[in-house]
Amino acid sequence: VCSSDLKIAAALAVLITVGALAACSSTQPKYDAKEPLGPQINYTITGIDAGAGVMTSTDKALKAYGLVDKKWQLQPSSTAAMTSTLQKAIADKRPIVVTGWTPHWMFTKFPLKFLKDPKNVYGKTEQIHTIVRKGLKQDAPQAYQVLDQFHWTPEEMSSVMLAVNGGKDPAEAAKAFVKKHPEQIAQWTKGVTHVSGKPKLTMTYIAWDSEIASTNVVATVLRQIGYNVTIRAMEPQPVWASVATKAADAQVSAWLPNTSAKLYSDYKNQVVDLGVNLDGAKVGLAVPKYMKNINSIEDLK
Ligand code: PBE
Repeated sequence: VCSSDLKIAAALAVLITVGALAACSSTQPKYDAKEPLGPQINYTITGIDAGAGVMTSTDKALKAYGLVDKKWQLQPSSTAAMTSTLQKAIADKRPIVVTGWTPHWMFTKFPLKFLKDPKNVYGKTEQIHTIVRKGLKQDAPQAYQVLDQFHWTPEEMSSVMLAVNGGKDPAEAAKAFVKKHPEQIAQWTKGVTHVSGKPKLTMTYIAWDSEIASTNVVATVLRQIGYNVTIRAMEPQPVWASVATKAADAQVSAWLPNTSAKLYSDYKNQVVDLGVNLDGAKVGLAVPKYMKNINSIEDLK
């Protein structure tokens, strides 16, 4: 054969491969309610970053429901990768099981339902707590009081998260929220006076959508009363360690009693727990609503 024939053959081979791949991705099977779920998704739960409490809880759930023996596994990724996989699956009505939680825009944007958890591995509802460093009350009483009085609802947190998800800069989204809720901000700043000299304050947070929202909102209010606030994103364990070692002043991301339980028990004696800033959060496994006969974690078996 001459070389031009070879070139044509090679080009054809590429075309055929590309064609086959494209066909593959567009014909991935839809959810089949008549077949067991496990084989349809390779017994895989799509998770987020390995350091998240929802991952630890899901490992516990796999054991508690006897799913490990049935080949089920938890695939770590990131919130962004998980939500993008979820979006694509939903567009094609394919089966998928994800680690889910509210407040989060995934429950606003996608038709999702939590799976029932009869063994109560994830707990019923969760509260998010504000955690500050020891000595903050004496060193920065005005900031301490704002942090202590900070509280909002899942709907309010979601509104900031949705704005950020829609492309708004988190600091801008937080400013817009603060501007729109003067009565609420008045509650958080009740009895607080403006501070002079721009004292420095550091908040640490985990770059999850919920924590990006709450941290930016609190930082905005603290800046309005005169503090020079720095916010720094880090992994979960360093967030707790930073407040314990006083490298940071506060964090507003402790999901309790379940999701952050391990870190809470490791650090609770070295920090000050200012209590609940949001009630009615929830963590668990979630599936698209069109998976009609999958309603409980038991149904994964
Ligand atoms: N989350 C969101 C976190 C807490 C906030 C559920 C992803 C977790 O530790 O799992």
